[in-house]
Amino acid sequence: MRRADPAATAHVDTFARDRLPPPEAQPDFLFDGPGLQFPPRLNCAVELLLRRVTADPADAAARRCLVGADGTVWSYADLLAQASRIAHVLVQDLGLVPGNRVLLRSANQPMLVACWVAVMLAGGIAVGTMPMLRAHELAQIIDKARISHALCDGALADELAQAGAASPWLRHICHFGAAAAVGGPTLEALAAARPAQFVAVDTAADDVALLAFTSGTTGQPKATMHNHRDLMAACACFPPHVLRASADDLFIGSPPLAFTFGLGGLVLFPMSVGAAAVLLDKASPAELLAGVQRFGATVLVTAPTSYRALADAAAAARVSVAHGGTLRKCVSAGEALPAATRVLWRAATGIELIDGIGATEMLHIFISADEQQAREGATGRVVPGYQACVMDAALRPLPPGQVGRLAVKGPTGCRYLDDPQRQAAYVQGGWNLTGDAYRMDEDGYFWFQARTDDLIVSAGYNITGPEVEDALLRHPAVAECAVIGVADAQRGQIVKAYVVLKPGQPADAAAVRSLQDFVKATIAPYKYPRAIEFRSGLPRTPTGKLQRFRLRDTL
Ligand code: 3UK
Repeated sequence: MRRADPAATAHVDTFARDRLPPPEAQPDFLFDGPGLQFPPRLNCAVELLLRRVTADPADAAARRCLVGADGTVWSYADLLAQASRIAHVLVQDLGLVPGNRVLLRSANQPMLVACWVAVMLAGGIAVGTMPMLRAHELAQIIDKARISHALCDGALADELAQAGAASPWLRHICHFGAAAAVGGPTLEALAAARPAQFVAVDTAADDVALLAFTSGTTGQPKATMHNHRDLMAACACFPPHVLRASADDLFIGSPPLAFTFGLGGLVLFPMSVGAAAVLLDKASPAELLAGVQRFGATVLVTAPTSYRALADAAAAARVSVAHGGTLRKCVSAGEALPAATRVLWRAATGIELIDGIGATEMLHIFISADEQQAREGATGRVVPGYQACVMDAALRPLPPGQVGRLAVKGPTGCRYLDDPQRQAAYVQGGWNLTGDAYRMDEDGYFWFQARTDDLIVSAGYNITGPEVEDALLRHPAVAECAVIGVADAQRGQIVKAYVVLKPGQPADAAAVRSLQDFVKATIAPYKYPRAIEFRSGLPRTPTGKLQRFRLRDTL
């Protein structure tokens, strides 16, 4: 049954604000760094887009902002015009009021960004969803965030229609792209009938702008809340201090815009410096490489596994500036970067990867190192604007060299929607606890060990999956691998490796021996995988993150 939610149709919808964690359950927020002083009223679409277009309309009309997979180019002025028209559609045709949640469902493409910016202009709250999600998962999101509106690529209409049909909250679905097949007026048609100027809603800096669902692996979905100030704060930390891209750069990458890694890396960060981004609807390693070459991309944003899969072809295609190509900066995040992959990419392209750890809860990257500062095997140092330390179980800071829980605070931080229990687990004593086990060295570099619940203890020895994975990845027959601890009567746990071999490599007992001997010769022998299982692939989330728990489940 469909009923109008009174909160959603009032003048302002306070659903999200009402479900923020109480102040005492929120982390400390730090605004003392450079570029982190924000006014009380702030709309990120004004800051990132409208201001640039108003300041220099001629430049904005000429300046490339977004490039589609088909080669379509939108200038900054084009994007603002299209987003403004869509904002009118949201308000006038679809009855959006500030604070309503708008679900966005599309592969990466310029139109998705126009929709996102439109939601910001109209004072709505954007809820990105991965194209791979099915009706069941979409229904959970719609329910949890009480979604009233959805803008959806017609090609992905079916699963959303199913989810929407079962929901009392979702009142409007409007389709774009391949929308004709779905029926009803298309978003493009409605937008074309509306003016290209829209008076942006005067939002408060702390009005919620984004609900980002964690790429989480188990249980009920968690929604993190980020406000307009958070989005601008993310642009003031990693990009100017570590990435240092310029207006001439052309970004390209794989993470979906529903993942804050993608939203920052492919939309917010390029826009904050007047650069452009190529948005590929499909971004497998082969498609990424083809995109870099076709469009002449200069900044690549993707995950460690993608760099590993790309390395040989990137070398052959001579994509980097040093080899006569265009690529000059490469960002890796989402998972730990094995030292082996850093070495491989450097050998293939001459480019030193910029590794960075971010989290949906933190919005974006808070520990990283630029090309000059990078150290093999380390994630990097705390990004200016943030503080980080390693703590023991009782939340006492540990001295350098000791492994403990990573704790971080800065201008962004964790606010779960309506989830006091998990809020209390992630935020303690004002610190955000990311769930990662780290070690800090004397120079302030942070070294990823494992997720805290993934530490392996075998016969009294502490072993981490990633160090064994790094060793295995150096073996010439290994394409991909994952290492976990499995229960063992004698040793408590043993190290078990799931290995995907390169094409043509025999998966036999000799291969097991060869891999085990190789690990013993590469790292301390007691860490070698006593069990090895060959697989044709590894279970991953839509964001490409390895799902270790699914390997455990299949034991
Ligand atoms: C892991 C890393 C080691 C780590 C993300 C950049 O991944 C992002 O967000 P998620 O919420 O996952 C967070 C968790 O992923 N992780 C991410 N990057 C690294 N571990 N080295 C890394 N470089 O366990 C972290 O707690 O999906 C990444 C920007 C925005 C993001 N949302």
